Amino acid sequence: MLRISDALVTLVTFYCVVSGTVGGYGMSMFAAQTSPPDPCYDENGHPRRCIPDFVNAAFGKEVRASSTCGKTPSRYCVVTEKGDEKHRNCHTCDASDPKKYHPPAYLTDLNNPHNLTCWQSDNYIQYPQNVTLTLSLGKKFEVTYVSLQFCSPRPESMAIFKSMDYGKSWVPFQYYSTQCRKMYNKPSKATITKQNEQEAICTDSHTDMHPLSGGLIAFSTLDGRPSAHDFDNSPVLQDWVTATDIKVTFSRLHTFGDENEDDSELARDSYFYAVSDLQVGGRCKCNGHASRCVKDRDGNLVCECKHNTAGPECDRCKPFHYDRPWQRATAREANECVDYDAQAQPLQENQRYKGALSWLWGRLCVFEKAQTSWRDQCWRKAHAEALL
Ligand SMILES: [Ca+2]
Repeated sequence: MLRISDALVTLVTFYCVVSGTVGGYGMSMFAAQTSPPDPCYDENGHPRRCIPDFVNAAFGKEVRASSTCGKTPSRYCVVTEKGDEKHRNCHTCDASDPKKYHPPAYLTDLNNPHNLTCWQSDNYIQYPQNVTLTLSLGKKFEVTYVSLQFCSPRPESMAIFKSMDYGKSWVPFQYYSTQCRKMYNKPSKATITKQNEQEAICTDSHTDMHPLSGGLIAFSTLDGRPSAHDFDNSPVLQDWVTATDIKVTFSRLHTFGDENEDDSELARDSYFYAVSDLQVGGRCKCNGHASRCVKDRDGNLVCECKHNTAGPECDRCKPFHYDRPWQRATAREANECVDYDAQAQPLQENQRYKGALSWLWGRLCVFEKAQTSWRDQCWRKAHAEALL
């Protein structure tokens, strides 16, 4: 008992010192007056659902391309059409010349319609070979759409995949092909019902070779899925839109109908994939318990969890807040995790000490400015104290 009391005194002293020195910063009267209202609580301080802003999660992120032109300078030719006539204007792709390079970074840079920057593959990587673009979002996002704007003609066949485990496994999101059955063994027009809401479909729309430049492919994750209007109550669709990584596979090039009659190098140099903008529209996934995502000490993107929740996606209750099982917040109910309440439980004296001690450790551990590694250590200590 003596040991617990001593620890308690030490802890209280430490907590006061920490609060007084570092914790006081940002908690002054003036800071409190000027800070914007927290979207996770209403004007009366009651918890309510909050969600991070809608963003293009791909913006500025690194994309890995399985093929990029210019490692050795190479010719490529852009086809334009005037009536029935085809013209080919040839250029050089060269990684050593910034003016002639088309790196993957151009997929996710600022998209200026007046000065398009395009990533471009090597020439004529044709089926059964393919070209892939892989993008890591850094954490779980709820993805609303994936879009690609092309500098080349759109592919004849392509697929969009997602991963929920940082690229360990992939599941198809959507297929595009003029020949769905042959390429992907899928019917070209399938209907999504409540029974198969997590199924990728294949469509032959957006696969036309025209326009020869500037064509768009936009996949909306919830479009045509019956439970979309009741997303709050559909764990199946909540799971369906969740992704940590996105992969696009270009499976088959459109050729200009001249592969049979014209196998010249000039023709072959006209076939490649080029994309000016890859977007992944969505929200950082926080299960309704955070209004923004921030970088932690290690540079990882994490939710800034409220409502007594914790974890990268606010996907569990904070230690000592297990009075009610964790739940995702809905429009109607914030489903806040509930604090340990010593008053509410008839406890033995010893248990009361343990409760008070763990409560204090809990308070100490949620100290907002604390470093991640220190905080983890703190929680371990807090658990150990509670189990005395
Ligand atoms: Ca670009």
